[in-house]
Amino acid sequence: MAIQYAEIQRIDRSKVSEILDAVTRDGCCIIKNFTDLATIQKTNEEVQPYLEADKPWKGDLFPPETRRCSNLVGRSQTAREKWLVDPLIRTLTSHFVDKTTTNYYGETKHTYTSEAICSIAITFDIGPGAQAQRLHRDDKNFHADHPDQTTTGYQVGSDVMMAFMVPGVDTTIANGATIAIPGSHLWGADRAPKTHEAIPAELDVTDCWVMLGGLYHAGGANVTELERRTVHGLFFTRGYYRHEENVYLANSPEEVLSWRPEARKAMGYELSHPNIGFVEFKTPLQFLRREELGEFVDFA
Ligand SMILES: O=C(O)CCC(=O)C(=O)O
Ligand SMILES: [Fe+2]
Repeated sequence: MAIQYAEIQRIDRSKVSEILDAVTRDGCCIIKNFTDLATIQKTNEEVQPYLEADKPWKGDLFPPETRRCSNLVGRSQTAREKWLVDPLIRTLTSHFVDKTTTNYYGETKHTYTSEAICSIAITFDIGPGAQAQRLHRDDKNFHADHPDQTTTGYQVGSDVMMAFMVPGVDTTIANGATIAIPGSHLWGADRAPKTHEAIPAELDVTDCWVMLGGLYHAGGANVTELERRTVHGLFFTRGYYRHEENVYLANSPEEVLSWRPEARKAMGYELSHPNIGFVEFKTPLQFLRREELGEFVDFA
């Protein structure tokens, strides 16, 4: 019988093996003393202009009350210098996401490791009145396979991504703390998550929420009158989830815009469904054409 985990572990950042154990067992945990107040305040300030400039989402992916700052790593020097390269994050991504394989070149055995990279970094600022997201697995974007591991236990290496979410404010049930189903990273692809199975992961400022890509979770509803729920997220994937040849850097926007649409599509200048390859919440083509954010495809 599957074991039910009703609790989310809260573990100090110094207790690395306990954090690894909790994430293996539950698919998630809350890291205490992950960061400091000054770092949070600085990051909050750096993203503020972008949150203010953001427009309501037209579609199902985010409630219209949510504002986002995409490209957090490019836009916030503090998030980039403090969190992106935090040695604890690297320890966790190397354990859960790095991939090592061996193969032969002729009769010589080669072993390579592809190190995890940050695939998306974004601030979510959920405003009063926002409804909860639907429970989901973030690794849906990468078409990750999920065999049922509820009886075998978790095999490290089964996840292709993991996420770190650092709150800009204390998150509460009322203001839309992330909700999650501990243990759901073990579920097979056929099992549907039920809302009553999810519990809130309330975070204090300086905590960090960590979860595997296969964990069912969602942004909660914000039922407050005035509070905004700001969370900075860093999402890491396998390092080889990118083009082998980096044509995005090699060809100018003018050159790419002159190509036939079929050629652009074949080279990945359209989205892979769901969600992969957007830029500033536009398709690559909208971005290259400098189009305003319009009727964005709802790629939820
Ligand atoms: O805002 C949150 O708490 C979670 C957001 C999320 O899960 C997502 O957008 O994929
Ligand atoms: Fe998510």
